[in-house]
Amino acid sequence: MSQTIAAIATPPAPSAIGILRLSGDGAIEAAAAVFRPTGGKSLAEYESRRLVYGTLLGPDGAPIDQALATISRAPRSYTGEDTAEFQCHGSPAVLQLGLEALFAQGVRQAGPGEFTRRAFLNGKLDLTQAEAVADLIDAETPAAVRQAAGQLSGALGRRVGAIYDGLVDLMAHFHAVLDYPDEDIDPFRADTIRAGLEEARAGLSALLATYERGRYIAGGVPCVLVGRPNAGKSSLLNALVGYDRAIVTDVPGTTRDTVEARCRLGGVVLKLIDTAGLRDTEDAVERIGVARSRAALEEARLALLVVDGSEPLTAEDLAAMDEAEKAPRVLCLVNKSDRPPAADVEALRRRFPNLRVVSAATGAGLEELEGDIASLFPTGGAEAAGELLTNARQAEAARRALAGVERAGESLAAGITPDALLTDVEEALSALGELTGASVREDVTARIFQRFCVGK
Ligand SMILES: Nc1nc2c(ncn2[C@@H]2O[C@H](COP(=O)(O)OP(=O)(O)OP(=O)(O)O)[C@@H](O)[C@H]2O)c(=O)[nH]1
Ligand SMILES: [Mg+2]
Repeated sequence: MSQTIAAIATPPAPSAIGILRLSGDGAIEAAAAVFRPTGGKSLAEYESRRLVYGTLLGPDGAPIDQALATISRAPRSYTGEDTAEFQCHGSPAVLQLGLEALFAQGVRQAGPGEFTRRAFLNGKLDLTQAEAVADLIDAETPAAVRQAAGQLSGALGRRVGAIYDGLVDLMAHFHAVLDYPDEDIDPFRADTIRAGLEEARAGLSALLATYERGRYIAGGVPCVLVGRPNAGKSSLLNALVGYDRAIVTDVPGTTRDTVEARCRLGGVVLKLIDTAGLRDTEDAVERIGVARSRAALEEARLALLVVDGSEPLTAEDLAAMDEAEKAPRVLCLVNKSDRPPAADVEALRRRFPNLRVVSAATGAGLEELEGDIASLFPTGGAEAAGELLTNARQAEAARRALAGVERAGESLAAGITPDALLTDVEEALSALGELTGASVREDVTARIFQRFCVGK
């Protein structure tokens, strides 16, 4: 028995169409109670996935909309349960009344992600696919869409599944040898196991190597603007996002708190963080700001080092350079190119070869930044979209799996008996099982009987 849940699936704003959806054992019955098809018969009598035109009724039974309804019977639905969906006119009031009418039928409000959670629990999606649903909804770039769509179609799950299956084969063989010594089974061979472990190790290393790219494709690039006060960091942030997000003045020390904004550049989303100009200061507020700037740098994947090109370099510029270099990548922007140059650009270029001369005031040089970002954070690559690790949960599980496989390989090389390896391989399997949401024990047992016919 599953409780029937309902939710408004579209944003709470007037729009052309608004969607109400339901899932659970009583979904079709509840939907039929609040909808009168123009054809006369009950919605519950219609076949699955048929679009039915009719009148949606409010909590008091009065018509509230002319709408389209569709039902999908279990198990052929998104959640794997009986489901129903109404396409109404997109008035938040209509949708709210429709929802209340459903509540009057004993349906309850769905929690966040509950439809997808049910889909996962009913085996419609693995965990990576469930995560892809959220990633797809949040996708802001074509590359993010391609990655999420590929993952939703199961690409990452299949890639992990192939490694998992290889290890399960090894395990099944171990178990068969250990648990059923009397059966006529090939004794394990160390070189077969070594090869199996090596294959898994290589597969997991390659998978982990995708994380760097997968992460910025799906989640964007944390990017900090660093530089001495008045270099033009806030002006550049505003120029990049296209509106006056941060306060700009000619007073050094204008920005104190960190200011965040997003912009799309070179095929990725830059999560820009404007910071207080780095300098030693007596001002208590500004000091906190400088500390926050340093903290932001630790999280950053890219530092945009901003230098005022219209003035000679100062000690504060040099200090900012050292700070910027703490980020994994640095792009130096020599700002204020609309003014007569005074900074030693050639000296700068020796330290930051991929330097760009720009002007936040005129926009000069900013278009070229697009290409710089694209080459620092390429979105294409050898891996097919959808096969990359994109979040910390996945990467952590993959790292644990790799560690288990590596330990097993070391034990084997050290001549430890095969059953001692089992624990390590099992740990790798359970980590991979967590990644995709599969269960380990059942799979292992199933394989033993399926492949070795031991139990007959
Ligand atoms: N001519 C010219 N002036 C600029 C340019 N960019 C910024 N400025 C000016 O430089 C001054 C400082 O700019 P901000 O953007 O506030 O500098 P900041 O680096 O954020 O400074 P703090 O917040 O104090 O660390 C302002 O007067 C801006 O108008 C530019 O490209 N050309
Ligand atoms: Mg500023």
